[in-house]
Amino acid sequence: IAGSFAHAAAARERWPGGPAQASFVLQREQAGRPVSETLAGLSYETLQLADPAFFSKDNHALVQLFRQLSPHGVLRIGGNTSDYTVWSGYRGALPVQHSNRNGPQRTFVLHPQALHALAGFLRATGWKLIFGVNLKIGVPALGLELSRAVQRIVGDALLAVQIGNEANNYEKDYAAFDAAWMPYASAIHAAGVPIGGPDTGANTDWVIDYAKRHAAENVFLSRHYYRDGAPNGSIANLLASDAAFYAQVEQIMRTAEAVHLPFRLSEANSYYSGGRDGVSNVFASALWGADFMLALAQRGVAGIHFHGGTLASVEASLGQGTDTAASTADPSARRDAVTSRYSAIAGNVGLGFQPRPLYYGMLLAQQFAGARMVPGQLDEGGANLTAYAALREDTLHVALINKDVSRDASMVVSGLQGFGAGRLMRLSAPALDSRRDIVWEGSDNAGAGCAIAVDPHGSCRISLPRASAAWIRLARLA
Ligand code: BDP
Repeated sequence: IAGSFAHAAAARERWPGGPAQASFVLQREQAGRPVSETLAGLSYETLQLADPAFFSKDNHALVQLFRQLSPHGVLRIGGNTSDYTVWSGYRGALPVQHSNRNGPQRTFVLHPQALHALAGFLRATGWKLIFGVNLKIGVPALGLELSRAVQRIVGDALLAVQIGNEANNYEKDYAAFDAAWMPYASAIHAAGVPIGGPDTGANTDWVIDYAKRHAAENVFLSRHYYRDGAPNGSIANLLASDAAFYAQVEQIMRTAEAVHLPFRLSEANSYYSGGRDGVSNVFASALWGADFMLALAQRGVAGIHFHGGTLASVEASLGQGTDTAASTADPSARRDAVTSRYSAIAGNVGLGFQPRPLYYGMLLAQQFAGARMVPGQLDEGGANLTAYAALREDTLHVALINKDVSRDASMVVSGLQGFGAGRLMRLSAPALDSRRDIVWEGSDNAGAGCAIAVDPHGSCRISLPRASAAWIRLARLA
């Protein structure tokens, strides 16, 4: 606490008039939504399976990074390359798929070996799988055979198959999509393989139409999200809140709740076309990612799958060639160079793996998984900051995210009656555009961070330097 006041004093010198005076009042008499255990998710291109050593139980570094992120995560395999994938076991005739701007140069033939390796990876991590099959090719029998193979090989780890990736890019409207989707869905459903969808790009109306027609055959609803397309984008753009999207999520959630289906953001990230260098892969993305996940958790979204993977797999999904020759001896820079800019994890089997800044933001938000959100009244005091709270058994969690590029804040959190001492942990970095040196004090989960105490009025004051986040964990008084 003494350290916090020293921080605040230093902040006053940098900002005339002192730090923004903010407050967050928990409204514990109101019940918030439960947060899914599977909040943190990842998404990869199907083409990532071209190297069966990538998603393999023997890829210990990647297994470890997944497990550390979540013991109950969901891996979504799909993207543009899923709509250019065929199954080696399929014996029927297949049309040649022509590449276009929105797709890879050539068809990828998936072999059982890659699915067996993936099954081992899922067992080793405890993660479940969402797997996308090729709708664009227009051969339902191929989709059925691949879905059956995935279910046979992966077993209970299969959460659902999705049919088509962003079909809004190639079907003229929802009715055309539905007509193409139906023969796949009825065959796959009849085979006893669970389905989720529609995995559309940014079409909220498609999700609602789909829910109305197909809720009974589905285990979840889904769509994608990107803030914008690269090379658009900037740190300031990313850190501003996307209120229009949250309004769409609320609209989807009304439908999802009415049909009793969870809603997942099956593919999401900051900027499409592989991400924006200097934005998607720097510390700003950690603050964005943590805030984005918690804002969506508060609205009831069951999982957010941040898209990523190797540069080769993502560039192929964009119909681009790839030049990954990194002329540096620094191993972490080389891992970065072979990875898509928005990926939460960098590296490949040859070079090893490391977390990107976004990964730390996901770790922070994932602390809320399995808890119940507690509503609160936030007064930002003029700064760009957000606050969230959640209750898990006898532990109260509060996350404070200062996304302001220039204003420090001093935040009074109140409504904490009945809770005593706890720990305060910070997420910070040297600068918003730092690619490395991210500090996450919650990493060892046991006694990290500094001690914090609630005063007799149920409040505490926390300094929140610009471009940083804090997470408080408080224990109920005996
Ligand atoms: C999405 C696609 C994915 C791409 C991504 C991007 O589903 O395959 O890699 O866009 O543009 O629409 O980065």
